[in-house]
Amino acid sequence: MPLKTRIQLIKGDITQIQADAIVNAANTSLLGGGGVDGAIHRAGGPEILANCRKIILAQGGCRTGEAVITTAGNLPAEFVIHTVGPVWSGGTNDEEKKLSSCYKSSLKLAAESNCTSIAFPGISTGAYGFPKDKAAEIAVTTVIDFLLKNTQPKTVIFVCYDEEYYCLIQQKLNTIL
Ligand code: AR6
Repeated sequence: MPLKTRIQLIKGDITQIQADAIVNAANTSLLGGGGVDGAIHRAGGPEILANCRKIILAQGGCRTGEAVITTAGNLPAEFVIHTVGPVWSGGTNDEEKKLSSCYKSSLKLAAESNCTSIAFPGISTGAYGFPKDKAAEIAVTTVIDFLLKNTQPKTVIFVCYDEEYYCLIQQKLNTIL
């Protein structure tokens, strides 16, 4: 399958996406929050938090750059992959490497869970303040690198909530593909 057909770009709300897995931009507590995290827990219902609590008991939350998987409750997706993006603090704290690690860990977990499709929001580009242009570059290059080396997941969907991030992802995809 050509690389170009394995990547989709959508403007909208990730809770509406019918992918095998959608990714949540969570925090280390895994207990929910605002932004896309709040939207996913609200739309998915209490099952997601109940699953997160089991993970908290087993391993005590999730570290920055890592990912965990739960079921998706009432969402059209089958799974939610919760990853914790870095808080932007000027770029000297390995933020770029940690953000790339979020994409890699999520893609790896999706492949291990037999997910054919996965949808990503702009991890760290909201409350965590990561510059959107840099974040879009990391998202696109990390995803393409993974897809070139792996056959699963087959499809990656970038779900952009705002016009600015949508245009940035589109621009990066056009340059590379
Ligand atoms: N669908 C897709 N994207 C969305 C949606 C949605 N429904 N809602 C917001 N976005 P943020 P972060 C976009 O703040 O920066 C939470 O409180 C939004 O436009 O959700 O990683 C967590 O609990 C932005 O581009 O995540 C953490 O404490 C992107 O999602 C903290 O925020 C990410 O914004 C994580 O901060």
